[in-house]
Amino acid sequence: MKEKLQKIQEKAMSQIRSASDLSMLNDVRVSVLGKKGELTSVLKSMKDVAAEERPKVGQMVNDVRSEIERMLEEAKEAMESALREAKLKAEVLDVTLPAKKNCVGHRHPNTIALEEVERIFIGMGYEVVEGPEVEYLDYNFTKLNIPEGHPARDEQDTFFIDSRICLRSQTSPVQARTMERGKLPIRMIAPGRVFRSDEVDATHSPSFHQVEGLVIDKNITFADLKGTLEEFARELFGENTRTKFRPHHFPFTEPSAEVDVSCFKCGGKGCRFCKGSGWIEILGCGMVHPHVLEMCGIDPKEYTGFAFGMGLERIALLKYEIDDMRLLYENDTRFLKQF
Ligand code: 2NM
Repeated sequence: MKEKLQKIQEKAMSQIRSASDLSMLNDVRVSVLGKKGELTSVLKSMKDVAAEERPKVGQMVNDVRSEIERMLEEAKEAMESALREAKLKAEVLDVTLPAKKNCVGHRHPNTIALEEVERIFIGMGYEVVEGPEVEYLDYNFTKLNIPEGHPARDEQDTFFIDSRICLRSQTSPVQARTMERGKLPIRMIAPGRVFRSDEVDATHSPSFHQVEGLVIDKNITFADLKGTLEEFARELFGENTRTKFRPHHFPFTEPSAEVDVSCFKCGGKGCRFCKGSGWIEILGCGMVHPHVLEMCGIDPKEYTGFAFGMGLERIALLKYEIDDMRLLYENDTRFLKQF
């Protein structure tokens, strides 16, 4: 009997030693101490032991039982503590590490430039008006004095949707729509995206932004146009900025002009920035062609007006001294966060 008990104990010990996880330990407990366990069956066979031997054998069984229980408990604790250690190691958190920097958003240079232009014209009493980016050829061309067959329809490399509709190549259709509404006088700017089938380079993109302006009232003259744009240039580029109006041609205005501002880098002496000329071209303008007024339902004998247009990206590139328009479209945060 004693031998049998010793064998059970030894076998249990070796099983406990080789157990590699808690469930294997539990299997050992069940196979030895469980209802059908080896030790339990020894206890059940006590009735075959001689009466005078029973206390002694009983004591032996109990000793083996408590020894095995002690070893199981010991092994279990060792395993649990190893598990705890491993978990702590895996979840280690270095609270002395520097925190991740919060990335703060920035307004895009285009947006900053647009808000600046809007601020200036709103200050002069202008309204900001928006319109569709997909336009009827009628508004994009015809009502702006660019009839079918006019070279400007092809010159501008328009994206056509079908024979009646295109992606607007300028924001002037918004001005045409505003004139047609018939509420006079008009003082408005129309900012927005325009489309031209251009190759991408440092100064061109198939999609860019324009701000166009329009004033219609009785007795509006070229002097009003000059005064307005001179004031605009001074507000945008500094109070010492001078302007130069060069004769030009646009189908929708007559007379027309292009406007240069004195270089705000060198003050007009000539530098790398203005390519030595002292002047920088910023916009086109003119007196709204009587034919345009007529086609938009305004009587040119009663009303006159001026209009102007500028490329927003061009203003942003100049103002923030950016040398490549593509930087404005890549949205590289290393670039954007400088503004
Ligand atoms: C420019 C230059 C000159 C212009 C004309 C009109 C309208 F609709 F009133 F006829 N809107 N914008 C205009 C005039 C635009 O951009 C360089």
